Amino acid sequence: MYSLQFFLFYSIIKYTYRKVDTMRIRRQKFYDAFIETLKEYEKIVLIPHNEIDLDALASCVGLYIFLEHLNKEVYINIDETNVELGTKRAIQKLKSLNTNIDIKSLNNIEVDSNTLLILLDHHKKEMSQNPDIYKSSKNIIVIDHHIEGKDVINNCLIKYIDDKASSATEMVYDLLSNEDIDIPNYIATLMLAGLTLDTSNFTIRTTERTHEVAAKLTKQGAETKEVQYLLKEDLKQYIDMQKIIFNTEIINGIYAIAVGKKTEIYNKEQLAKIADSLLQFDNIEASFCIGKINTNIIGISARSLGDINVQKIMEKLSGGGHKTEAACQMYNTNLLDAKKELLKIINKNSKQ
Ligand SMILES: [Mn+2]
Repeated sequence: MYSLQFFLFYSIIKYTYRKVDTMRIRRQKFYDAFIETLKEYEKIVLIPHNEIDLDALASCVGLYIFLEHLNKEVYINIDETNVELGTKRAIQKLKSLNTNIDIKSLNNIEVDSNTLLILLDHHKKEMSQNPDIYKSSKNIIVIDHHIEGKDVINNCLIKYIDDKASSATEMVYDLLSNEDIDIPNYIATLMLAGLTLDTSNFTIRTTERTHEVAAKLTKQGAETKEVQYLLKEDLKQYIDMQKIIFNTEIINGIYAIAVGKKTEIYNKEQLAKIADSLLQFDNIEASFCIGKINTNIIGISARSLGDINVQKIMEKLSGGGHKTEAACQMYNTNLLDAKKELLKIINKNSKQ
C-alpha cells in the first residue's frame, strides 16, 4: 500500500515537472531564436488581426515596448476604422497619454524587403489588418495562441503558436519579463484587459501561468476599474447575442445548442463567444452555436468542459480543433439541416 502511494505520488510529480519543463524549454527556445532573428532587422511592423480586439492590441503594444527597449524602429499597423469598441477606447487613451506608441495605417509606413513583419494573435495572412502588406516583405514571424489551422503561413522565419496560452498577451508578457522591462501603468492595464477578454474573466483557457501574469501586471500598476471600462460591451451586440441564447435547446440534459437567425451573417468569433457563454449554465457539459458565416456557409462553434470530446464531434462534420474547443463549416445546407446533422452525431455519441 505504502509503495503504491509512493509510486502514484512520484508519477504525479514527475508528470507535472515534465509538463512545466517542456513549456519552459519551448519558451526559452522561442526567446533565443527571436532575439537572434531580431539582430538582422532594424525596422519592424507589428500586425494585429482584423477587427482588432483588446488581446491583439495589448500584445502588439507589449511587444512594441519590448522592441523599443532593443532600440528598434517599430510601428503598429492599424486601420482605425476597423477596430472593436474596447480597442477604440484604448487607442484614444494611448494617444491622450502621449505614450509615443507609433500606430500607423498601412499607407503611412514604408515597408520594403528589409522590414520584419510580426503577426500577433492570428496566423493567417488573410486575417491580418492589411493583407496587402505581405506584397512588400516576406520576412514574417507569427506569435499566436489560436489552435493552428490548415492555411497557416509556412515560409515564415519563426512560427510560435502556443495554444495552451490564454492569450497572445500572455505570450508577449514572457518576453517582457525575460528582459525585466518596466511596463508603464496604462500598458499593464491594457495587457490585463487582453487577458481578461480572452479568458472570459479568467473562467476559460486559464492556467496557473495566466493568474501569475495577471498578478504581475497588477503589481506593475494595472487597474481593474479601467479594465472594466475597456471591456464594456456594446448594448446592441449584447442583445443580439442574448436573442441567440434565447433560442437554445438542451439535449439529453447536458448539450446546449443555440441557433442564429436565418437572416443574419455572423463572424466566427461571435459564434465562439456564444458557445463559450452557454457553458456557464448549470448541467451543461458541451455547447454548440450554429450560424451563417457567409451566404452559403454555416459555421458551428463547439465548446466542452472536458468530459465530452467536441473535437470528435466536429471531425464528423469535417471540422476539427481540440477536445474542449472545436468548430466546423458546412456548405450548401441550411440552419435547420445543419442542426439535424449535429443532433444525429450527438445522439450517436451519447449512446457509446
Ligand atoms: Mn487572442
